[in-house]
Amino acid sequence: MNPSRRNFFWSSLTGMASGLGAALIGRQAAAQEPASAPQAPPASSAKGYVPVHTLNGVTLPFVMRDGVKEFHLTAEEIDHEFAPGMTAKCWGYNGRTPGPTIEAVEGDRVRILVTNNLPEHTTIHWHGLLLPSGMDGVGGLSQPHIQPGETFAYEFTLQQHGTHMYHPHADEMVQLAVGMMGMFVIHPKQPEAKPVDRDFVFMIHNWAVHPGTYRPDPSVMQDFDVWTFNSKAFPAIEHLAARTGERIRIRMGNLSMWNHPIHLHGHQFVVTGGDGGRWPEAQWRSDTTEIVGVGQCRAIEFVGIAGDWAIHCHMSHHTMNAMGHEIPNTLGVDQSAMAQKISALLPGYMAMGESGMAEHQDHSGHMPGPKNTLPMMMGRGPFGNLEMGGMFTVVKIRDDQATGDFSDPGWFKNPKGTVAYRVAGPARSKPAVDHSTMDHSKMDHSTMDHSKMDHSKMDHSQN
Ligand SMILES: [Cu+2]
Repeated sequence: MNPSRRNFFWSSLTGMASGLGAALIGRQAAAQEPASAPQAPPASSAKGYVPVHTLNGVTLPFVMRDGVKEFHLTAEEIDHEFAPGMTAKCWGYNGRTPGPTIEAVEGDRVRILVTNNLPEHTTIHWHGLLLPSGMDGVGGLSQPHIQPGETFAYEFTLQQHGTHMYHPHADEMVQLAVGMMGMFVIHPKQPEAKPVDRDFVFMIHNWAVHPGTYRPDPSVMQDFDVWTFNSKAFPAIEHLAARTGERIRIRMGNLSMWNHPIHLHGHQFVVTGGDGGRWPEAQWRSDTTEIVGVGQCRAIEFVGIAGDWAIHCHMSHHTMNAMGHEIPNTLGVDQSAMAQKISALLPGYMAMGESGMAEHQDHSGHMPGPKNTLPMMMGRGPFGNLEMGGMFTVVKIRDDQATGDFSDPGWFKNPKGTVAYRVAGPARSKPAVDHSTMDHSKMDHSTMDHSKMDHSKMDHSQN
């Protein structure tokens, strides 16, 4: 079978998972990440700003040379892990995608050295920045391309503040599709009148890494397989930890092929800016979902309320991992007769999707899917499966989170009487196999004798 997303018969064939699926919980996955240790703040020419914290990422260090902040980016191929169980050959900067966040201050003069270790030429465009035309990084228009093995210098003075990006402007369709991008945050020279206590930043992206493959496919326009915040898919996306009452800013940049409505639970935020800097306060507007358009940056700010609050793209397919499209709709379809026939040919076959797709997460742990492919739904919370993937993570706000501490505080301890509860309905009958307490990671189905499966509960009458 051609393992493409379109014809992969994901929902109703047995293949579901990479084997890591349901056993993974968000916290563990996050803990496996190299610690995003608090970055040493740049030696700032401004006082009183909080350095940004890049989700699952780092800030690019610099050296001062003759009063110029000198940064160095190396474009190269890397092995990137989207979440445990899935890696791909991507292109990025300094060993990662997205590249390190460049952080500086309005008025700084910066020199950015770019070394090209890719197999083809590249450039870097400084997206949204005001600079001399010849520093704008459009290959063939503003400069000669940077050939493999060459190092170029970009040098300009930062005349603005805001949330910006950098990316190639050479073979752009390919180089963006394989992960070449980064954020460029410029703090205002004067301290902000309404300062923030925490400043998060991440990039929004989509990837066509078809099930069973190891390289993003640049030819895909809409039907992507992996949806990421800072090149990580849930549950590997770092949680956003903060303290109750803190003013929190989240900066987002989008170089994907879709506009993404990013929704935050439990708060009303204000949209305070983007590439155009921090807008005057009269232009701020309240919302709970903000579309971050392709090529746009958006910054939202809010005062933290204690709890575990989801933040995610609201396109529901963008909070899934690999899944099939253009497949028959199984909702409401009694598949028992067909399942019986297929079981004869394919021992262990399970029909799924009649009453919904939530069961996929439970089965993903023990039903082998294509290699190097994340289950469609992943992640467990304190109350069960989250049935999410892709562009989803959790803002964790706690009364006792220390200032500047970005470590995961664990799940929220809800005050007594503040959790939704059952008032009516039959006691849930336990399924014959209680998957909720099974440790799927320890199961080895390859040696199971499926002939011993209990067929007595199956309806053979239609055979
Ligand atoms: Cu989206």
